[in-house]
Amino acid sequence: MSMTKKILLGMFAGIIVGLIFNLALPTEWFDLTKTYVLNPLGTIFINLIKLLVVPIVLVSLILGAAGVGDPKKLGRIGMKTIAFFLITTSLALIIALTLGSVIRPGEGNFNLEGATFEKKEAPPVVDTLLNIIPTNPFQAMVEGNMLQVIVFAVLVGMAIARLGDRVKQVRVFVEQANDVLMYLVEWVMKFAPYGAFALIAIAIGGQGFDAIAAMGKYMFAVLLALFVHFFVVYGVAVWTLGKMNPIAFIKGFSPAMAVAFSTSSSNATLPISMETAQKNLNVPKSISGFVQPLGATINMDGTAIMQGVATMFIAQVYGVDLTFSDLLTVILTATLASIGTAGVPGVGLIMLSMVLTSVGLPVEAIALILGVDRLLDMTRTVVNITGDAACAVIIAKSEEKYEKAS
Ligand code: DAS
Repeated sequence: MSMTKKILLGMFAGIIVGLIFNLALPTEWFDLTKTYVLNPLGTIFINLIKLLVVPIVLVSLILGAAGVGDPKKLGRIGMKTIAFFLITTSLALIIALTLGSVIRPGEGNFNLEGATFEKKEAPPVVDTLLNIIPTNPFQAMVEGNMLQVIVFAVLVGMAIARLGDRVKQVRVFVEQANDVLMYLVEWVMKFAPYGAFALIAIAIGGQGFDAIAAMGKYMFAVLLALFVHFFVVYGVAVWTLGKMNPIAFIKGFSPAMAVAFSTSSSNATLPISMETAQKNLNVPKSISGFVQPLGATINMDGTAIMQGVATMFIAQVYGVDLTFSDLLTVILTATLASIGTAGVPGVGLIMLSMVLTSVGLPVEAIALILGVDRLLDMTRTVVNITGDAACAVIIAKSEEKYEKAS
């Protein structure tokens, strides 16, 4: 049985067990099972993959930058990558705002008394962009500051490319380190079906179905926007620009999608996203190692979609008519907000408070969507990492003509 099938089996078992706990068993039983079985399984799995994130990003980006070699080519790939990210995130927001204003999920009676949401500031974008140059690369790795790790790795990779045979041993060491890390990813993946089972059972078992009923229209609007963006925007982009059959793309990338759905974390899924793109989608290491870590940090189309629909939903609940310029502000702040934060569970809500503030909407209204956010987080994280993989496939295709020419 393929790894994808094993993970999907684990997820399915998790859904069944979660539903049984939620609908048929006393809460105490769920709490006990969650404490002694599900949390340990889920935590072991998430920690095992998080363990590999920083070393894999560092090593693969050093190889990526060294493999790309000349700064001109690196600049070309970088510009194409950023352009793809900005265009797809803007499209995601346009889809979300359009569906939010057509479906109008915020119309109906929502009781807001006692609604509180502790506002956590997402780092201002300017500060984030200013401090992406690390003062201490080891501190950046310890803190998991992915943008700083990326910058350091690209600089080291470029130096290796420029120094050529003078640092041959260094390059061989980094290549062998990458092989060791990729082996560890495959080893951790053996644990994925059990980790997926536990994480899904926790998410479903702990989900209040009354919250889902009250927020049905909101969830439908978010899921529909995610679905449209996933199949239409990425499907057309991979097909026309990446010259790859969209179904083959989805099937090939499905192991990473399953892990993203289970963990709700782009960062934690990154080692598997990269291994899956390199092995199943034939994306060269040099491009996968550059595009996907960058994307996991600054490209979150799924999150942008949630923020677009949530902003429309909250405006409707409060009877606020957003003007066209308000909508442009939402597109700008949601796009910029996603640059500053890495892909970890729930980061979308932290950034949402920034977007709401930008158009004068009350942040405490986020309490309304909190109850169903975990299920939506799982789905939008899949869209987040799939956008990065689509970009890697398209960049790889666009670079082929330069490979042939050289
Ligand atoms: N869970 C985040 C991620 O890892 C997305 C979000 O919170 O919106 O991409």
